[in-house]
Amino acid sequence: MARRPLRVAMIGHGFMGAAHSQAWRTAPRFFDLDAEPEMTVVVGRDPDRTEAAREQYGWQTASTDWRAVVADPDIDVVDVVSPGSSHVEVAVAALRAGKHVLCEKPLANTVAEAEAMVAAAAEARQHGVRAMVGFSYRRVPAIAFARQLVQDGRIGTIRQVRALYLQDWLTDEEGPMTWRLDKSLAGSGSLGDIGAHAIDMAEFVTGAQLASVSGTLETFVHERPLLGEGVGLSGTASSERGQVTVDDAAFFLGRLTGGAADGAIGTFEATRYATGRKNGLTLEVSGSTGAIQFDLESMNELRLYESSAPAGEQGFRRILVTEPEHPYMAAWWPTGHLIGYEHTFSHQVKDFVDAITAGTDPSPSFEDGLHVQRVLDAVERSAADGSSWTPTTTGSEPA
Ligand code: SOE
Repeated sequence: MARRPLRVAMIGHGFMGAAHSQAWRTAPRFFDLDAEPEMTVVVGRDPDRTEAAREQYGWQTASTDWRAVVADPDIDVVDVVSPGSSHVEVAVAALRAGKHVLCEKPLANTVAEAEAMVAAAAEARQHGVRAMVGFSYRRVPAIAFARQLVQDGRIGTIRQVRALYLQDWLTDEEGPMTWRLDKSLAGSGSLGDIGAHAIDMAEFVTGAQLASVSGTLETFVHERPLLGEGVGLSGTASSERGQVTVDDAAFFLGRLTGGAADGAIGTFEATRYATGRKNGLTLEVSGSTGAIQFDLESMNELRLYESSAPAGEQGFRRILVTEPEHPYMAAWWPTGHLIGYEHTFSHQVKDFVDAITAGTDPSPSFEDGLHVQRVLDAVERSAADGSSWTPTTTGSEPA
């Protein structure tokens, strides 16, 4: 039976545009969806670059007029993959036009913007319009499986959580400015770009929420060459220089409430200066009867420690999360044949389309995105007052 079309407009076409395009193309081929996504139009600012993206990523048409696209009655879904400074305007307009919206993380650049998006999503929900924020790592099978293990009580009461997102693409001090280093476009630096992932992943796996934080933000390199040719993370440097207006690294402690981690303490780090770590999103959850360990750079594996093992046989057990029983994996390859970063975006499209066709609210919702935005804001407020630092000497000690 012919499935009803879902005509998709993607706003933006950088790194996330490439990942989302792959997902819109691939998800309907590997998952039995009740609607057929159609890659109708890709939108960008520059006509030549947008046309090149259309051709490369397989969109039917290209446009530089996002307002006209969002208002087009023939569009059903708007996928926002442009920088954070554009999220609120585009998503609110799309929701008011009755379009289902998938918006990249973090939801917005400020709490106020995120609140406006939540209000628009709540209004649109009354008319069956759905909204989801793109925390794609929830859809790594090993992470979805880790959540199941925690919910099944396999590691007991959670006392501590460690969520680190370690990258090193800014280690070169002469690396060029990109939009991710401009507060007016990105909202924040490592904190919002990758710290948001660490926050959402820790809360998703434990079922708890961060209630209070104490943090520090650091900018190690304050000016960089402006971007010359090329875009995104791989741009080349020009001779002019610009100011870095965001954090290079974020460190914070958090108190968790609710779920199996009620009362637990979390340690969080998000940095682009962890030399040698390319995309090192790691999570370790320590419970009263066990623990789990995950590393995105080995994303098909989960390590489980269970105190119930005989005394001489205890240790972290490596689970290869590629069995058909594991989340999402039945759609792909036989056991042991690994999947990659891009598959999480196909899982995201599957869950988003399933929610649309079932008439249910997708997760994570814009409300979930607003909560993460509030955590990011709390870390920035905590860092701003500097009270988390205590000198190790009082100045009266003998030399
Ligand atoms: C850059 O830090 C980045 O592309 C993030 O923006 C993405 O959200 C993350 O998945 C990979 O790294």
